[in-house]
Amino acid sequence: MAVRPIVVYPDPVLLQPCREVPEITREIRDLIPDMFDTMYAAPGIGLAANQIGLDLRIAVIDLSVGKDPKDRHVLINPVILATELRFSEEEGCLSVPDFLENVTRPRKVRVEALDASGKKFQLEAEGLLAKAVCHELDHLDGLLFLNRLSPLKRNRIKKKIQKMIRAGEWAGSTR
Ligand code: GNR
Ligand code: NI
Repeated sequence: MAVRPIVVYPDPVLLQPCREVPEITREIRDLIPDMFDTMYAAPGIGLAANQIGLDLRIAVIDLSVGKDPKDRHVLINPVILATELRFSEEEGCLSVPDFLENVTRPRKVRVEALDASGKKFQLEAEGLLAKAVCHELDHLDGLLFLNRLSPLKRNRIKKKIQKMIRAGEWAGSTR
């Protein structure tokens, strides 16, 4: 178990789709506790594998941030089967630290994925959990919440980040 460094925008690993996990090997199983450790340490409610620099379709989610083992979700090769309604609420990302914006997401989502033991399961999520599922699945497709904003807002934030990078004030790539 180990906390790994979190990769931040504009690292290319965050901006390209991740590869499917072909087989749940020992390596993959060992990686999942590290993903939870890293997420809890941040702290965050979700983490995608590319946020620790790994080009793999794996996400973990725990709205309780470690307080309730029942809230732990491991999603390997997740696919969205259905979405319902939409809502907009403030959203942030560990890879775009200190920016919070309203993002419109499905209120309900049904997702199919493999769990840590390779078993297929479905998760029916609502509200914040649905938001987290969609946020993490976006990461696996190389998308950030910035991609869900209006071009005007997105460009304003990107310019601010570029300015912070030049001033040495951005989290910087920790890889
Ligand atoms: O910790 C996180 N909080 C959060 C809040 C609203 C919507 C999405 C999220 S996910 C984020 C952690 C993260 O960046 N996961 O990729
Ligand atoms: Ni994120």
